[in-house]
Amino acid sequence: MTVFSGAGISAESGVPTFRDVETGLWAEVDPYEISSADGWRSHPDRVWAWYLWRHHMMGAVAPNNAHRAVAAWEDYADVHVVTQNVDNLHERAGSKQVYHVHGSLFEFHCDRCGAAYLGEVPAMPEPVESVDPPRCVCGGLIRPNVVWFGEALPDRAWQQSVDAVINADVVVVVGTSSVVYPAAGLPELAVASGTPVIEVNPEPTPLTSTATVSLREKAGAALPGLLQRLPALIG
Ligand code: BJW
Ligand code: ZN
Repeated sequence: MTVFSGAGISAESGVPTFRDVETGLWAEVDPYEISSADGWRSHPDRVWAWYLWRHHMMGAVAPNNAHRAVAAWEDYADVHVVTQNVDNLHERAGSKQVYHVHGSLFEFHCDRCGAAYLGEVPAMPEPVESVDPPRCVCGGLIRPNVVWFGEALPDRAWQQSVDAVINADVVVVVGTSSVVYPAAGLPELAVASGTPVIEVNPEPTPLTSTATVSLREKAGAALPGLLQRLPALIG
């Protein structure tokens, strides 16, 4: 089984999604500015402040029933998790084979020499708009190990993800708006090769019309019983 997850799987843990209009983080900020390579180049202090806040917020939340269900499926199947999320909640729930196509917000590196940053992550007692990022010994700026708009996805995680989708007997797509590419192309690969694709999302997405089944349910409600429902859903 391959699970392809997006921000919606973590919503019930209290992590805001990106594009949900009322609660989404980007209701307040422009995603293309704050989450892009160009945004980092033009105002790293604002981008760093935003990611520092999200780093601490994500460290303070816990996996929910959906993450736990996916981890529990390993007792019955060879489960691969391809996630766009940077919150590490799949690992914290116990999933073993997790591929981070958009990186992790628990790792940092220098934007000039690429060295991993092993120093302390500054505290952030309350959200502020601007914080200067730490500097590397080479003078470069320390940035989160995430993939911004305009940047390539990590080669190894991408290849592992493509393999996981191509070799799956079933792909479960949960909590993603399916609009950010190339990640959104992964379920399309499964559809193209005739692999059953089950979408779990309270809202329709561009994937809905081509998915084998689309469940209009929240992840925390749908995933714990999904394995038992599989025969009825996909035969
Ligand atoms: C629930 C729920 C519940 C709520 N249960 N569900 C035109 C066409 C195609 C591509 C492009 C294009 N123009 C530009 C591009 C490329 C661009 C792109 O895709 N843009 C489109 C938006 C137009 N892509 C890129 O730039 C990528 N790189 C690239 O293409 O590189 C090329 C290159 C090659 C070689 C050299 C250089 C360059 C990179 C994309 C990186 C995306 N990064 C982000 C930020 C990561 C760090 C961070 O976390 O801050 O990734 S953006 C953001 O979107 C984040 C997410 O992972 C990603 C996807 O969002 P997701 O997870 O789907 O969240 P939402 O909020 O959108 O949806 C949540 C869903 O959950 C909703 O559907 C809800 O209904 C649902 N939900 N509660 C279940 N309880
Ligand atoms: Zn450096």
